[in-house]
Amino acid sequence: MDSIAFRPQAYEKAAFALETLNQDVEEIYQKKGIHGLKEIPGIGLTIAERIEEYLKTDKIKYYQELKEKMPVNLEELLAVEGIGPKIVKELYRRLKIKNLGELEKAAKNGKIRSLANFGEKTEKNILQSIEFLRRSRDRGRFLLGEILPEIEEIILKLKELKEVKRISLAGSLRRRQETIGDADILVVSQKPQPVVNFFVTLPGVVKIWGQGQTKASIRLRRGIDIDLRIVPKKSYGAALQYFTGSKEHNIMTRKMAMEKGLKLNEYGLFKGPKMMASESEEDIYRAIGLPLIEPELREGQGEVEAALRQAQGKLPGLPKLIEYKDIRGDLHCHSSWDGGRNTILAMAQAAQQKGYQYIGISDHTKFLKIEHGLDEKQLLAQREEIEKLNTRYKIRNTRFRILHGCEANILNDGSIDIKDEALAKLDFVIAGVHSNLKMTKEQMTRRLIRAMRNPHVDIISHPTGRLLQRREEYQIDLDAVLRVAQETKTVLEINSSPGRLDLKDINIRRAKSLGIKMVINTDSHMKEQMRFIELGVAQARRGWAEKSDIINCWPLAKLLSFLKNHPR
Ligand code: DGT
Ligand code: CA
Ligand code: CA
Repeated sequence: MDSIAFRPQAYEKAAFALETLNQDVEEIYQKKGIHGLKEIPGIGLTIAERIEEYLKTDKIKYYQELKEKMPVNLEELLAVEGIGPKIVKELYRRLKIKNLGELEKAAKNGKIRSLANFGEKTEKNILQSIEFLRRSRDRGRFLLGEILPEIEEIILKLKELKEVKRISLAGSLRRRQETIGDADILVVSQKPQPVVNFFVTLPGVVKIWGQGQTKASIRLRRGIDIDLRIVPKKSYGAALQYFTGSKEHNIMTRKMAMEKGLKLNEYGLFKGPKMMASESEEDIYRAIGLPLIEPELREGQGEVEAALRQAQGKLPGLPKLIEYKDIRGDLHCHSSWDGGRNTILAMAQAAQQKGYQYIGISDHTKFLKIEHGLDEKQLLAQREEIEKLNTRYKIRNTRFRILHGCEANILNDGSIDIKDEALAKLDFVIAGVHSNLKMTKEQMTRRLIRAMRNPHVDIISHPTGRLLQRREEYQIDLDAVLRVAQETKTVLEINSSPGRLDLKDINIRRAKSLGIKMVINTDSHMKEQMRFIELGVAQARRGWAEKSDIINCWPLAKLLSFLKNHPR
């Protein structure tokens, strides 16, 4: 029997395998044929054959047949917050809705509310989501987390060319902005032509916007454009400084140069015709009287002023930013207990492989039934498993530790869905809002504040609830929330998930200025997602955070003592 129910999962698994692959599928196929495809974990014969068909003919017959039966623009409709595959099917069956435009029209004409299971409220939410989607689509931007691995892979390939002496990301990618308009790459080479030729023929290039002696611009299959610029060694620093931006930052640095009677452009820093500095960014900044400013800070948000104060021996200067290697553990990881893909042990091993000293298992709790949330009894049973694993680490004299937490739900009135006695037995408690996101500002603020005042709650997960390009932050008086976080010493999460990055940079900066501690977590539902930590660190750096602001940069003993003594 053909079990339809398992098919979507097989395709999802295959899609994930392809996304996380660090090689182009086309290359694998060219080298090893269909066997090469089958060797990719998560890809079986049927899917391998379909990939082959696609690479050969640019089409998949099976897909086209399905498409004929249901000619809907799935990608477009699924991007609408609150709409899943089942709803898409229902909307097509009942109202023949095929795309975003038709969905919008039906919602505006009050057609949606007439369907069973859809009320007026759903209809209103759909319209709101569509409007939000339109606004972010118009900007045509991509999520940092979607783009970064792909571009880093291209950088690795370019690096292999003997003509490439140095290479760097530039633009918003180097500044690790949460969304990216296009990718910018800067190369040092004496022989630019072979580099340009290689670049425009990379696998995955679908369009060449332009190619010249020292620059080229292409589009990749996914839709993102890349600008490549090639410069001689002596102007690398000036070019990197210029093309890293941001425009706002560059306006400030050019002004600093002008005040010293100098001129700064992409070729160098000049006094009349004489070049004063150009080879490294340090040289450029030094010559205009500043210490080097990290790329993540270059947004024209006071970083030049802080650098200037530092140069003059005044306070406050630039922050000593948290670094990628400073993370010692991840406190928001889901296990197979709540439907996550991997066991506690597998998650712990992945954390060890990342060089962490600890991992915090924090599964969903009972209110979230669709996420298989754990109740008090299951939490106790989970504790036993974690204790057993920890005993094994101790016997083997391993310093690694698994901490037991949970991600409990903050209910409408701000109470927590797990009894205090059960929370008290955990090493730490994360609480988050996962339901009723559309409360009034007063209600939502009160809800969060009450949760923070619960003596057992240590951390608030994804505090503002935003989903990049999908959903705004919920209505909340963040100032009031921050004040209570400061008073109760509640830790706020910087969620590293590519679509969340919540808290975001400016809010991290606000929290830091009040002395609020934060934690950078991945919210991993499978071990591969633990790599997202770098996105959270990037956001923290953009928020001027230092090592001391982030509790999972601390050694285990300090972390445990903080959690235990948490004066609440
Ligand atoms: P994006 O691509 O929208 O995510 O943002 P960026 O910052 O990567 O912008 P992009 O790709 O247009 O340009 C890369 C950098 O080049 C930018 O950050 C600063 C520099 N740049 C580009 N155009 C100008 C300009 O007209 N004036 C100045 N001062 N700098 C520019
Ligand atoms: Ca760019
Ligand atoms: Ca660009």
